[in-house]
Amino acid sequence: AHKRTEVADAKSRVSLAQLEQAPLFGRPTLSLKNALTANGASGIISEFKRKSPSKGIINDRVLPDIVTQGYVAAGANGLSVLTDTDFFGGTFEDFGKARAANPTTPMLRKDFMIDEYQLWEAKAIGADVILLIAACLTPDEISYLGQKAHSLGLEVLLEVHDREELEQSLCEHVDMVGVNNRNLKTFVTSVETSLELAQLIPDNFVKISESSLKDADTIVQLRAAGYQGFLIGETFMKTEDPAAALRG
Ligand code: IGP
Repeated sequence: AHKRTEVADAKSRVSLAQLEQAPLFGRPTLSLKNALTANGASGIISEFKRKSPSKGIINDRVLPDIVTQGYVAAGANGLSVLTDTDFFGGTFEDFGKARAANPTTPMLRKDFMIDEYQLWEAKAIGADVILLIAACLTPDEISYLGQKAHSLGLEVLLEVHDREELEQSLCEHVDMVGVNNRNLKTFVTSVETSLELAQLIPDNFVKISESSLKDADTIVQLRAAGYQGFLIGETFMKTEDPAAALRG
């Protein structure tokens, strides 16, 4: 759990009781797991991402409500919106606009979750799913945060990028396993990562392949390997009209 203090200090904090007063806090959450496994689901989770450490500015001209609404109209089953500001230029405002524009679509708060305060924040901004990144957390932290997330009605996506992380981190408080094709340390991407880890993920977890997905052939290949979710950011975001890019 590196970067704990920097991240924790980055945003001002109110009490958990105050977060519980937020208008969206008591909102019933939507299940991404159900959306991805429904008959005929596309499995596409499209991401609103302004910039990234690996690519710099990807797109700072489009609006979160317009883009995400377009994604959903084009067939996305879920949305991911970055709320990390330092590395990805995301904000709660972006998330809130996307939430308001898409009241019936499951939404992932994309951020580096390291403590339970952020789970309360996620609930307060209207998120349905949170991300726990194995590379940033100990197995005990994953289990603890996963359990807390469930107690709030949030679903849990565990992100791994190798076999060791998968074997150490998987626990009962996880709903979906996301295999990140991008190595967070080197930024090198390879879909082989998803293909290699697929058989190692038990079938009670919905499998999601994350990052560097660019074409339909790859999705077909991943689906055959057992994936039901496909998290796609850059391929859409780098275009003038991300939703049109998904409509293809
Ligand atoms: C999307 P891409 O290559 O399609 O833009 O990737 C998503 O997988 C990526 O943004 C991501 C990410 C993360 C971002 C995966 N895991 C953790 C921030 C934090």
